[in-house]
Amino acid sequence: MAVDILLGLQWGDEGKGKIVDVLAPTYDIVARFQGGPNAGHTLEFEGTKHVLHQIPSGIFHSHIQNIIGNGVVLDPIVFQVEMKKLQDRGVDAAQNLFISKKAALILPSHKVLDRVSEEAMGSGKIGSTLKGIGPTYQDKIGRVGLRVGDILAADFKERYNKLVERHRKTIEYYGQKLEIEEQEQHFFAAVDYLRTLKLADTEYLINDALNSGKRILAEGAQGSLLDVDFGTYPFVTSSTTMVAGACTGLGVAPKYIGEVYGIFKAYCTRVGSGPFPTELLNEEGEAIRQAGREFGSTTGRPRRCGWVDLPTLKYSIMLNGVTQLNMMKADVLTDFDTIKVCTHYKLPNGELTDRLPHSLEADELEPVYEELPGWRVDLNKIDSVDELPDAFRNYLTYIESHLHVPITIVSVGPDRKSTLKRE
Ligand code: 2SA
Ligand code: MG
Repeated sequence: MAVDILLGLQWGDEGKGKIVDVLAPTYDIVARFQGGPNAGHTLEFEGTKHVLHQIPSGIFHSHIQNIIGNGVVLDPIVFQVEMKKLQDRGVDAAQNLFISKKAALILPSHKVLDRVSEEAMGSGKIGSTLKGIGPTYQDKIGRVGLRVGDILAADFKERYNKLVERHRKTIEYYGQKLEIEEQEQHFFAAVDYLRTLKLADTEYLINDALNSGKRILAEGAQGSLLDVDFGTYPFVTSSTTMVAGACTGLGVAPKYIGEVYGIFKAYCTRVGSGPFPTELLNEEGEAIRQAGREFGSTTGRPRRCGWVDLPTLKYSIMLNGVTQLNMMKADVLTDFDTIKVCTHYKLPNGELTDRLPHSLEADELEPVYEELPGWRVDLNKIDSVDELPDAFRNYLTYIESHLHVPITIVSVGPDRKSTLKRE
């Protein structure tokens, strides 16, 4: 009787969607607990690629109930498009999907606010996905936001108008005008659609399921280093991306937390602004970007690429209580003779540390690397752990010896099938 949690240990895009899809068959429920349409979870099977934004990655398994929890910010317009795409692929998502009445609603004006506030920040901008995430969470915490359950109220339209008027004033303060008539039409059509679905007090659904011995997997979005408290603030997203977010974002008491799967790439990426100590601003970074097809699955933005960073991974593992590690995209590093691993940071006073200083900015630290031999074998062709080349096994055990958590799954390609389980 536990809720297992799967989350990213870096800056997002670790490959969480793929692992949820692989683990899903053994679960009864898959639930999203934070984030919203800023997420892009990619799943590949039977030769097709699927990108999910707000719908949990268990949706392709007909025996699984999928839950959009109260901690999520939901954009009804994006949601309707996502549902349509699933329907076109023959997936009857409406049957197996429950949406929390307490999930926050993203309005068209939230997206304008996101853009306007980013523009006003100039070079200090966050590099937000412009999906309205920050402004919607601001309204939630500010206690003025609208929630999914509000669409059932008779005065929903008035409450909507009242909130939009607040937004209009802020947007005018920035010297811009709010023009969203067309978007509003889409919004209200999408809200009508949302009303036909299973809107629920999902905290009861989850706790009832726990009491009847069902298996639940909570699917994190973004990554631990984008967490609003512990990430590289202010270059973070506006939600709790860590384990604690699953408790508040689903209504799960801490005593029910079971396994915590920490997903990380064999290297590291970041999209958007903010510090990234091991970033490669050279042809090696470009080689990783091309080999790993490192472009945002929501916005198409090129992702910044660099070597794996153990101090950040140790930090994420500590704060999340990770029990199993999953290494993703190891196949991307095939062409490197040498693989670098950042083991420590050198501080301005010359001291070495494997703890995160208050700031990860380049002038505050210098990454210290250990070099390991590359494996130069296309891992994508391998379908059992016994066939893995020695140099790659060495890479795995080296990382495990520093992180003190077993790497139980190694992913060597985008397809569901390219997944090796280690004992
Ligand atoms: P936001 O939109 O307010 O959450 O942006 C704040 C920061 O969080 C980063 N962020 C992400 N980083 C990686 N992947 C994300 N999802 C998409 C994907 C992103 C995309 O899967 O590829 O397509 O560009 C994601 N969502 C938010 C964002 O870059 C800001 O740094
Ligand atoms: Mg992604």
